[in-house]
Amino acid sequence: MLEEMGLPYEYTHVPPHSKLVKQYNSSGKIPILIDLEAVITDSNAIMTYLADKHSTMTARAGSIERAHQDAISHRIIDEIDAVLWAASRSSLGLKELDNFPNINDRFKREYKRNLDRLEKQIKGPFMMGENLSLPDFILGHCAGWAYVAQFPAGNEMFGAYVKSLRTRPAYKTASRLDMSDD
Ligand SMILES: N[C@@H](CCC(=O)N[C@@H](CS)C(=O)NCC(=O)O)C(=O)O
Repeated sequence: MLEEMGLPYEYTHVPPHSKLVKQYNSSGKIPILIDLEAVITDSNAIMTYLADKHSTMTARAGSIERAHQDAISHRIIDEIDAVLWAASRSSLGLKELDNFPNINDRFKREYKRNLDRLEKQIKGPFMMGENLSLPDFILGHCAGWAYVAQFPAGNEMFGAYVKSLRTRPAYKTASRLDMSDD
């Protein structure tokens, strides 16, 4: 998002639960934004803060449009992000789940059902209409994650939507950041 906004930033790749991460976030989770002296955790809190602070890529806080945008963001978090995460935790070695392949299939079916319904909500060209906004960042990120996890790809229109997000110059620049654990 910072890249898309054209704001200066310094990126540091630090693995979850490392000493440095725990210094800023007791849960050990990333990402973390340090803005001047403030430490902000959770990707959605970070993006909301940035969008509100710079009055871009979001409807105005307190508007009806913002309530609709927030509803879609939370739906993506509940129905897409959370399902992917629940399925991925065990494959990432973060949590043991019994009978994983069977459970993974169930998550895939639930993901597909949720995505089928969500696809119909994309106003086009972006989720909320003419302008790129916060829900597009969440959904575009999840779609890449779904691809890696071999989750259902969605319909043709969704494929074109995701491609339009992931071929944006800012996305390409951000994806070249060094994310290796060394
Ligand atoms: N809701 C949080 C989730 C953050 C999260 O789970 N991050 C992963 C890395 S992408 C992590 O740090 N996982 C470590 C763990 O779950 O213990 C957000 O959106 O920032």
